[in-house]
Amino acid sequence: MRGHQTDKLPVFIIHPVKRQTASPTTQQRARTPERCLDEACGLAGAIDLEIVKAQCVPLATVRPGTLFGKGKVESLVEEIKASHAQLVVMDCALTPIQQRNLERAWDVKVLDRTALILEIFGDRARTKEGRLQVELAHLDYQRSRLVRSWTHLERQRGGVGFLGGPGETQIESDRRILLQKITRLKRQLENVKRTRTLHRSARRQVPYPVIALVGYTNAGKSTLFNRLTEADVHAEDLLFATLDPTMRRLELPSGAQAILSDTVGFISELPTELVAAFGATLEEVLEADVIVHVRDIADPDTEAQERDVLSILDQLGIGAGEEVSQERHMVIALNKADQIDETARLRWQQVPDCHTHLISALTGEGVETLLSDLDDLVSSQRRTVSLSLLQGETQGVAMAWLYDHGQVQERLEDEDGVIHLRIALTPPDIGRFEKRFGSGLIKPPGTLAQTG
Ligand SMILES: Nc1nc2c(ncn2[C@@H]2O[C@H](COP(=O)(O)OP(=O)(O)O)[C@@H](O)[C@H]2O)c(=O)[nH]1
Ligand SMILES: [Mg+2]
Repeated sequence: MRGHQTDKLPVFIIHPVKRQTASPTTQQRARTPERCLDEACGLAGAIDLEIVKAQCVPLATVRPGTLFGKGKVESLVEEIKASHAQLVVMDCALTPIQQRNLERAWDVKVLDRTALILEIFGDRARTKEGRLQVELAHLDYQRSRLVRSWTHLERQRGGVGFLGGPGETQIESDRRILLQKITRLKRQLENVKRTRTLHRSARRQVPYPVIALVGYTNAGKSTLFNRLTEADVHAEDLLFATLDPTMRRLELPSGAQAILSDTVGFISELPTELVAAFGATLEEVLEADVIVHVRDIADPDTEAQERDVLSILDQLGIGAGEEVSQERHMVIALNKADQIDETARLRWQQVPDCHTHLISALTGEGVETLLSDLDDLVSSQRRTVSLSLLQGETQGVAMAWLYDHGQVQERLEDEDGVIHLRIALTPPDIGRFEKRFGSGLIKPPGTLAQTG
């Protein structure tokens, strides 16, 4: 749940660093512990958590009970207390037993990586399908943990039958209830999916083009989002106040209006059981007119990340080869240009595509060029909208203006002299029209109002 800025929960993030066990045959990605920690911080920042401390902690051998050894657990108590954190995020997988023991030892709530990601997805999923998808992933997570503690108990008891009592029955019935819930959810999900296309068109509530930022966690999406929208004086508009905080109005240089949408980042080594739920958080991307792929080119892993992003977009059906009803554009923002050296800069600048921009969301370099590219892409496409013009002195002028600038598809005049139009206009013209004749006139295309 999104609280007030001041309500942020203080969190302590720990990335346990295991000793390298990589075999030479497996081509593992060289991700340094610091990068992993950065990513975990990026994830925590995606929901209302205030990071009070974040550190890598060496992990010599994994203890089944507490993950870390006794000494480490104890020395961390002091650090956690001093930081006033109310939550510890362990950037790894924890067994239920480890989680419970650490919570006891540290006297704070402990989440593991999967649970943190589930929190974020739950926070971001907007549609019914998205929420069901995330709930399903959550139940699956719970179930796997129940099963694990069950086998653990079984092993502990060494197969002695007479101890079989409330413990086992409880777990058995918990399991059954979970399974029932999962089956029910899956059925609901199927139903929702069947009517998905319907929902999607109904979601086009706003007559503006949508620009979605995608990319890995920490690529700089939110920084770019803020930079692009910070100067916007319309941010408090009623229409946008009702939208999600991850969507904001963006006024482009030509005067065209667009909606900029920030998304949950791609996550490296996303637990496989969360892939479907992740897709659910990307729904707005399916609706986007322009997708801006934000890449962190200062990350040594940037190429592999790019491949991941493109392949997931493909799986979502918004890859390059997809047939889409409306033309969709892909713009690439090569971010963190301030962090690369001259040689790398020269190399990146040779990318021939005119929709690829070397930028720094932090310093603002290249952002203007990016904006005008977005402007061109968005402005060249006419959008069908509907509007009604009341009888009065401006009606004639407005009509003349509209016939001049747009393509009228349908016209209807009711007995009160109100003229209802369905018309295709470019976004800059929508902006101009609203400035001149009043805002709130332009509506999403629907059936033309029949007054009675
Ligand atoms: N040096 C540099 N750092 C950046 C730039 N853009 C973002 N960052 C930093 O990268 C980190 C992640 O940025 P954020 O916008 O939260 O990434 P997101 O996870 O994609 O939303 C933050 O510490 C930003 O300050 C940039 O252009 N240059
Ligand atoms: Mg972000």
